[in-house]
Parts: sequence; structure tokens; C-alpha cells
Amino acid sequence: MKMTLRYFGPTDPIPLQHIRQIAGVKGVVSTLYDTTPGEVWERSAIRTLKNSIEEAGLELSGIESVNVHDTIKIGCPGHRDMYIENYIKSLEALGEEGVQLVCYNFMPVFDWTRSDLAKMREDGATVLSYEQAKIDAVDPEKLFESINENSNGLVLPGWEPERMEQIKQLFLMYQGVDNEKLFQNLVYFLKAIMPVCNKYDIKMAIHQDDPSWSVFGLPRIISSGDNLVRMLEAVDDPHNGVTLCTGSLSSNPNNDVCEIIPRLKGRIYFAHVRNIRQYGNGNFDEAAHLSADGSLDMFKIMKTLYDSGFDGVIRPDHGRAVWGEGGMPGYGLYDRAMGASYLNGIWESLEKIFPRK
Ligand code: CS2
Ligand code: MN
Repeated sequence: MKMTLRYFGPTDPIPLQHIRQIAGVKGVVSTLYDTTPGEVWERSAIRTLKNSIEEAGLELSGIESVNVHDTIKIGCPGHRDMYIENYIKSLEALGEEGVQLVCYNFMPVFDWTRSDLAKMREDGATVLSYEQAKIDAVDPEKLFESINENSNGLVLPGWEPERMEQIKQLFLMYQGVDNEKLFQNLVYFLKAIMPVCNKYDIKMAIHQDDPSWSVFGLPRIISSGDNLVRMLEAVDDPHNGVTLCTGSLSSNPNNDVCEIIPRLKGRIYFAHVRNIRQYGNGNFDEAAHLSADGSLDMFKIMKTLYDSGFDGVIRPDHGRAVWGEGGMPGYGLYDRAMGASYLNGIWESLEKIFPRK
């Protein structure tokens, strides 16, 4: 297992030097933040990113994310093939630079959705939170504005201001796309990129929908164990794999992460391990990573991953804002560092108590 942190490139308020000081963190996952979905990645830009990370004594352990253009998700005839070609070129460039893990998601229009970026808790820390009634009451464009107004001046992944201009049009374009169509478009995309993934041994790792249900009436297809098994079977290639995001999956309390892990048959290549407080009725708050702070049994999750033979890249996921740290909601240094140390501690115990043969 390789413990990493997410790194937002040269403009990240958390420098690589600080990440390096978290004992047990070996690398980062990152992306080219100045590209837009659909653009072809340049080898030189990948190399610059990689060099800067290596100069800080860390490694680039994977890309989170190479975003998929909406025309591919919608299945626009003609356009999607052009954007798939571009995606293949970006994968080629990554493969040439030795990158072998690519995280992506297949959520229409929005990446993760929250109703509150800084909900105050009883201990004075703040967390991201989701309340269905608030989401139901808000227009998607208004949500976009408020998320950007409350992000402490930083651009949040998936909520880039340029997306805002296209929202209305995107909603119209998704009108004829139901879950089945979206799924078929995912299969079409995966089949097209598998040859280049095989050539460079690049593992594609799909991130779950966050939250695990339809938001704003848009289709959602990666939100349960059954969905994940179906997508793995539809393109039965070891390069078609999963980013297991425990917090996203568990937003729906019916999803039991420990029941799902063994069903994914060793095709989890990347893990986001975080805890949440589930309230049912579609409401949840993020929490500290520690089991006692939320609804998930983090030891059991780590043990299930360990028992499944997991040997991939792992990272703590969204943290609380603590100790007066501002910065990017969910992506401050302190709580993610505590999360990484806690997860490393569990893993060390597992290795000592149940040594792998
Ligand atoms: C988020 C996402 O939940 C998460 O990890 O931070 O932005 C995630 O990185 C993407 O959905 C992956 O493509
Ligand atoms: Mn995640």
C-alpha cells in the first residue's frame, strides 16, 4: 500500500515540503490544473509536474483526475469520438512519462455536491455537509455561486468557474440521457481506451458518485456495489478498475463498504478512505477519519481492504478544518495529516498481526 495526499499543483496553499513531513506519506496524486476536460495533455507539462514532486522527495503516484468531457458522457455522435481520441492521446503522454494510475469519474455536470462547506461542529471544527432539503431548494446555478463564494478564494475541483457558463446548456444536453444510456456511454468509452491502457499498463480507477444518488435529476450510475460489479464485468479487463471512496459510497447507508470490497475482485487500485456521520434521509456530515467520530468502522474497512490483497495507492480524503486553518474546504493540511497517520497506524497493526505470506 502506498500512502499519498492529494496535491493541487503549484498554487496549492499546502506546499509539497509540508506533505513530505507527514511520516509515512510517500507520494501525491495530482493533475494538470491548467487544462480543461477534453484537452490533450502535453508530455512536457506532465514532466514538469513530476519533476517538481520528485524534487521535493515525493513521487507522483497517480493522476486525480483526468476528467472526462461531457460529450463522452452524453454520447454526442461525432464529438465524443474526437474527445475520446484526445483522452487516448493524454493517456499516451502519461504512459510515456511512466504514470500508471488514472482516477476519473462519470458524474454528469457536477463532481461532488455539498450544501455547506463549513458546517460548525460541537468542537469548533468545521466540515463539509450535505442536507437534501437544502439541495432540493436551490437552483444549480445558485449552488455553484455559493460554493465558489465560500471556498476561501480557492477553486474547488469540479466547481471551476468556467463550468458555470455552460450549466444551462449542459442540463439541456443531458435531457435524453437516462441511467442506462449513461452506462452504455461509459462502456463505449472504456472499450475505446483499453488498448492504450494495456500498452502502458495504466490502471483506470473510477470514483464513485458523491453523493450516491441522483442530484438535480441528473443520471447517476456508479453509486452501489451492483453498479460497480456491472461496470467491471461489462469491460472485463484488469485495466478497468475502481477508486474506492468510502465516504462517497457510504453517503447512502445501504451501501456497506465491507460487503462491496470483496465483490470488486482485486480491481481496487486507489482508495480514498474517510469517515462520515450518516443521518439517514439523505443527510450527512463529513467527520474526522477516526471511527469514533463518525458512522463507519474504519478498522473494519482497512482490514477488509487488507484481506482483499489491496496493494494500491491510498489517501485520506476530505478533512475537517481545525486549529484555525483556513484554506481549501476539505483539503487543509492538519486533518488530512492526522487521517494519514491514523490509517497508517491501522495498516501497521494489520501487517504485524496478520502478516501476508
Ligand atoms: C472529490 C472528487 O470525493 C472526492 O475525492 O474530491 O473531486 C474526486 O477527486 C473526483 O470525483 C474524482 O474524479
Ligand atoms: Mn473521494
